[in-house]
Amino acid sequence: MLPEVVFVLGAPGAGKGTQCSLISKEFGFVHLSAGDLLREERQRPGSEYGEMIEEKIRNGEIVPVEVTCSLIHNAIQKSGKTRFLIDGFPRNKNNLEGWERVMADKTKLLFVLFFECSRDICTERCLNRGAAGSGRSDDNLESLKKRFNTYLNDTMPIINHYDEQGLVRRVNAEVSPEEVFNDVKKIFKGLD
Ligand code: UP5
Ligand code: MG
Repeated sequence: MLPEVVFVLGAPGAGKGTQCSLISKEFGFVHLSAGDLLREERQRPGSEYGEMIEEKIRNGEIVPVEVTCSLIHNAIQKSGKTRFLIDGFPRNKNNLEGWERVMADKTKLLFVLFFECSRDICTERCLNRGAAGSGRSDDNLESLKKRFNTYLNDTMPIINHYDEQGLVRRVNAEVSPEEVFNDVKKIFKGLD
């Protein structure tokens, strides 16, 4: 059977990671955050991409798909599991095309989970996380402005592309994590 994937999208700070951990606990999906995979690769001794990744992340720009997609592909293969949440990917046309070229016929896309949250709320969440010591080099106002521009210009068209195919499941992400998860559960319970 082909591995099944759910793409999880939404603005920076919308709560993708938080909800993916909850989904993974309750429904047994493996959580693969593209951002976390890139941050790990950035730290890996001997990585030829470390500096490029750091610069892109700080500037809220998107890393070329060859790098991200191979990290995701490796993580899927290494896990030996069958169901995956791919958190924060695909974020632009390059990501989408790269995925379609290499992974689309090796996986089955179930749907796209889209967390809707206003810019103000998202910015506040990321700034609070930075102030609490996240250590993320992009949890500052300057990077957040860039992350948001990239999200609006590059990622929203990808969400719209999947929406036209009827694949988008929207969730209001402006309420508490528990309330968001209640809505998320309804979507995942309908699966098997
Ligand atoms: N929080 C969460 N839910 C809450 C709720 N309901 N109510 C109140 N607070 C809530 O949450 C963010 C913060 O808000 C946390 O402190 C949380 O406790 C609180 P989180 O769950 O982390 O939200 P998330 O949407 O995952 O936010 P994140 O900052 O991770 O989103 P981004 O999409 O910006 O970050 P990501 O790691 O995916 O990408 C970072 C960068 O990597 C990108 O900008 C890009 O440069 C690069 N990247 C690529 O190049 N390619 C990729 O494919 C992926 C990333
Ligand atoms: Mg995240």
